[in-house]
Amino acid sequence: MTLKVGVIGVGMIGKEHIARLAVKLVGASVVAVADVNAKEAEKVAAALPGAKVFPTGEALVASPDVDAVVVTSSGPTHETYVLAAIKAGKPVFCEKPLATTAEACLRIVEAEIASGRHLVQVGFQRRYDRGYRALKKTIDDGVIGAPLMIHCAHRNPTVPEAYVSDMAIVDTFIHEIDALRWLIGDDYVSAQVLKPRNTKHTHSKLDDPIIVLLATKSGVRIDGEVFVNCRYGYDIRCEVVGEEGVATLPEPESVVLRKGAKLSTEIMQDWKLRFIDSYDVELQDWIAAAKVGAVNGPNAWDGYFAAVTADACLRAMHTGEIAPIVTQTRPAFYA
Ligand code: NAD
Ligand code: ISE
Repeated sequence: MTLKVGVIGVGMIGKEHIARLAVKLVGASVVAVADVNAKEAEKVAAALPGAKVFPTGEALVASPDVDAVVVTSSGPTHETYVLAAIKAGKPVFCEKPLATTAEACLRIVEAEIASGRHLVQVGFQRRYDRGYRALKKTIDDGVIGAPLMIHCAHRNPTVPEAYVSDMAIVDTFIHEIDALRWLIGDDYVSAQVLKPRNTKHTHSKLDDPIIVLLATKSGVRIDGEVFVNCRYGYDIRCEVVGEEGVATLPEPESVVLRKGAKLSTEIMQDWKLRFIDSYDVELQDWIAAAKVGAVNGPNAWDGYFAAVTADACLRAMHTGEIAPIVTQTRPAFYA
């Protein structure tokens, strides 16, 4: 059976995911699109044989022609569309963040539990990255013993002028928040944010770089650098220090060059290319799971946990204090 997917939001990542669903992946077809930018939606639909444009995301979700929904509209719109999909009993893949506040994520969690069905997956694609999976297996197999510390970095060459300080947490570090918790299977209890001297390449509304310090329930300490004007490339680093050894996230594949008296490898510039395979694996997995009414990837509870953590990081960043991370107790539904 082909999963008939409707996509809400045909911006940058919406177009990327549509291309994946329509051309690269198996088992799904894009039958519907919606966007507040109706012209763009028409343009995208014109390239998809048989796809319909819906005037609103709600109308798309309600259509009997749509089996499952992908939400790739801007963050503040996610809650409405995810709740509509749950109400309609349709599987929904929602790009990160699940919603922009912890309260909104909790409403989604409660609605999903009330529906009695596992319907929501969040777009934390790093859980599908080959390197992260290999790192997790090394940890899970006990190769480095119990994790004690994690040092990591999320560096972008540049960001647009509209990118401001809070986005370093809610748009960027949110990926580390989810990936590290999954990597070591441990929840966070507190957050602190340090602000080194700003780079000359930033602007008045963006503190760059920052260092986020997280502590977990079992006592693991994490330091995460977010540096979004690092200039030299898109660089995701992660080193887990354990009792018996140290495990490091593999570098993306790159030809090793000996030339002009130098030994070098390329550093990627574009995050879309760094995680291109993970997005493919993530959506292929979502298609298969949606067909059997399951969610294998990051779920609504993970989206909620990430939002509570991001809120604490923001509080810590604004006050300079250590912010506790306090969540509801995980419902048995997400065990
Ligand atoms: P974008 O601005 O390029 O696209 C957003 C689209 O949503 C636009 O076409 C806009 O017109 C549309 N839109 C806005 N409000 C709408 C509404 N109410 N109903 C329907 N459509 C609406 O943004 P983007 O970069 O594509 O990001 C979209 C989402 O994907 C964000 O939540 C972002 O954080 C996430 N994202 C995730 C990753 C990742 O690595 N997982 C990467 C980039 C973006
Ligand atoms: C962007 O919003 C993303 O989600 C990318 O995955 C991330 O790595 C990039 O740094 C963010 O700005």
